[in-house]
Amino acid sequence: ENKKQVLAFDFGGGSGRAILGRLEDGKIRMEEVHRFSNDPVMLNGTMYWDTLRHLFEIKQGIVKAKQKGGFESIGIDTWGVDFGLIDEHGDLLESAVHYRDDRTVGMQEEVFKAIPREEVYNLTGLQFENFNTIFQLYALVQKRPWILEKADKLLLLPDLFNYFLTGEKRAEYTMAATTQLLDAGKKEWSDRILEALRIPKRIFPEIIPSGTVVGNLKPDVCEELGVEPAKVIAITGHDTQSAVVSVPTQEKEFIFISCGTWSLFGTELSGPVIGEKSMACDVSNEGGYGNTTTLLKNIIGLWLAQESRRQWIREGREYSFGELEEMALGAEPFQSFIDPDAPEFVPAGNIPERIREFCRRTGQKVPETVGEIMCCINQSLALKYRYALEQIESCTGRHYPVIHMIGGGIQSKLLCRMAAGANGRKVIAGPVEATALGNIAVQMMAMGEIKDVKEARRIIAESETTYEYLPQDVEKWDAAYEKFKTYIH
Ligand code: LRH
Repeated sequence: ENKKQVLAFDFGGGSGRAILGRLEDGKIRMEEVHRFSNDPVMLNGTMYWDTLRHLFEIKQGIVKAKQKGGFESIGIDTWGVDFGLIDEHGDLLESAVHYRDDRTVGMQEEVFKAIPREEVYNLTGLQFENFNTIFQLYALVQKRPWILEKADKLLLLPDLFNYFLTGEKRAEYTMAATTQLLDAGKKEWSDRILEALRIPKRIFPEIIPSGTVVGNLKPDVCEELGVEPAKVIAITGHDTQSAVVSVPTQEKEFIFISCGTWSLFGTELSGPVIGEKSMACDVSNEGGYGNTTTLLKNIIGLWLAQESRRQWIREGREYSFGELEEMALGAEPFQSFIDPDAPEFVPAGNIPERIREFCRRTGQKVPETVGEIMCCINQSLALKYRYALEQIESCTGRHYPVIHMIGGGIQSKLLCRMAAGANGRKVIAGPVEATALGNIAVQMMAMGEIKDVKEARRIIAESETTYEYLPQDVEKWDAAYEKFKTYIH
């Protein structure tokens, strides 16, 4: 029997995948058909993404998916904030710049000279991060204005790929919501911010809700790849929001940590909570599927482990993530702590050395071995989760007894166990493939095969195994938390 299949592309900071999904016996079945590494490229001092390579890999995925039974629709998600610029002829002006590029250093201060910080927060409800699109664009206004003059449209990455495939230029809502240029209440581009920063309004496409069909694969793409004109659906293009769709719960109020390169700690609400408290906590009101708001904190996440691993490879020592976890287990816990979100940890480079420097500066025991560094990273992340939990609970006035951990990062049992201990809450871990499942589910909702998010979450809960971690060593974690808090800036 020929089951209906959908094709999900999930781009992450380190790699991307193409996954076929179908409904079978009330469960979502997935098959990975293509995987590729995603590597930043330095050129003349700028850190770029390889945008044309991304399109090449999408085409590879399409061809392989065709060989595995074909598909009715395509949905693409990526990390937030990054974009490509298209000129009036429809051509890409340059490869997308990586959000870790240093063009945004100092840009927050520059922006706040043109429009007060409080006003930006009150309009957008977003956590301030150097890499937000607002600061990337203001760097262009100040340093490379001619490129904005040449630009006809700005397309966030999933929208850019949708455009490459269909020729249609749209702005899907969840990605638009990561820019810090969106009026969170009106769900429209903020004229006030664009005018204050002299960013041309004409480059912003019409905003469409997640789950909108953007168009069909263009004839030239179909011909090149030998495929039928499948539908391209603007799913929840922001990976975090695709992941939120797949939290395996029927509860209305739940808390989750989406664990990948970043850790996104949050909860789903029916609308934004923007006020003094949320601004003091610097929490994001991010747009989610179906007009929901996810109130969340961006935490640096497993980037610290990924980038440390790359440093050790540069030094000639290659360890798998499994080996790194083993070594962390061998180290004495609760010895040294960092604030994982200290600004020096964001750029690529020698993370282990920066961690040692942080500990030296704060008068702590300096982690020397690989295991000590890994232990420090994991316990500091787990404690930063607790810090975020307290902030979110104070903003919503609710208590969440269970934490859902989802995404690739939960393959680290150590992190899940530490998260349960540090928070003193039960952790339910799963699904690992949260983002791909959410991407697939949103396509199926758009095609009418799944009724709504509630049904999607029930199906996903039935499709996937989850694991429970109960809090242990709670007194030790409580003591560690008191110490940890003194290192947060
Ligand atoms: C996670 C994520 C996060 C931030 C960051 C740039 O992958 O999308 O929500 O926006 O990437």
